[in-house]
Amino acid sequence: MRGGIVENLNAAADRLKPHGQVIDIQEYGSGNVNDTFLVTLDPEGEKHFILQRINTRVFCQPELITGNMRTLTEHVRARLQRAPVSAGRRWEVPRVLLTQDGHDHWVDSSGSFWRALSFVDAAQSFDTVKDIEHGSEVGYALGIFHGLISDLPADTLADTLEGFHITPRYLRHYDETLAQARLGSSPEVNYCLGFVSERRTWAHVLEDAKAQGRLRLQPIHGDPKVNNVMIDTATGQAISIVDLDTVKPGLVHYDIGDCLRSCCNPSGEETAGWEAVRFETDLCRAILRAYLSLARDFLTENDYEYLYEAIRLIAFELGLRFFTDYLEGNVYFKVRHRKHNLARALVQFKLTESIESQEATIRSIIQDMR
Ligand code: GN1
Ligand code: MG
Repeated sequence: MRGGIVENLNAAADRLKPHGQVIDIQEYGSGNVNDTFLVTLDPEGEKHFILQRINTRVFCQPELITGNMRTLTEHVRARLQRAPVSAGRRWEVPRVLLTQDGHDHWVDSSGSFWRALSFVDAAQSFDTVKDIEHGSEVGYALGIFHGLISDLPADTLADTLEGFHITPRYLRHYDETLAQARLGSSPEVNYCLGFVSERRTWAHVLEDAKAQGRLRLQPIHGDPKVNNVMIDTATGQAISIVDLDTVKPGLVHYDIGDCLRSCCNPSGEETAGWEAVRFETDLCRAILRAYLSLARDFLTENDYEYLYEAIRLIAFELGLRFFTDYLEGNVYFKVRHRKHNLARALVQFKLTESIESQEATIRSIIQDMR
């Protein structure tokens, strides 16, 4: 564990613990932005909770995140009381825990912003999809999540991260960064430069559709990648989507695209073997079938029109974000080495290429489900 924050970490755990004594704190998960810890308590009630230090360079107004989470949790709790999720399925939403004096976060002496969440017990998540059944469960999970918030007005949620998933803005930032960057030439960098340049005009596709009124803002998760879907260890069913930091108004397409770019890449987004990355259409079919079995009720005809573009765009966009961060000197995503973000960009661009080469198949999968 990184030494610098250990002291504040213990203080934060103590401040935000719901009860009992803290007996262990471990780094948890593989988040690229915030620092996440699993805290074990001397059990009187719940045995664990999640403690997070929010990256305030990314989330400039972190108190808005906890606000959105509380709005979402209250809405979902009321919905579940009226009608439980289908067929007796367990469904959980992580709760924001309050300090003893009723605050939903704590700021330490160095200005770090800490908050605590309830832990989804007896469940696990995976960095890649194991098989078709697992993929279907992820699809169901996103369908359940979108269904539960489909009647939550988008304007009840704050914009916690301005510009998130607005591809043209990432492109602008890329151009500014490129103008400043001192580029060493390498085949990988040249591949990325060419890759972005060939897709510039198309990158506006979803934002144009939004501006034309063809797609509408709704509450979204923002980051429904495979390892944010919790799978019940006993039943294998999806029972929760965690990591609600990016819940805010957006297009459901961002979520669908993000879920599929994450799930249909069996090599995973951290692979070093980027040349072998492929988009698996069998997984895509299973995930969309499960998702649409629930989402059919709230998607419009126009929504279907843009599904293929969303799948292609969000993979491209994440590649662009990683590549820009590499050029900028790794200021946004956490990295383990200097070229980490370049390696991640290559994975997403290769995935985008694989999506493009299977356009007809993916479009026909979508068409068959309408
Ligand atoms: C970041 O921090 P984490 O791992 O939950 C990023 C997502 C990316 C994801 C790629 C706020 O999520 O947009 O899709 O990395 N979150 C933010 O793994 O930028
Ligand atoms: Mg996230």
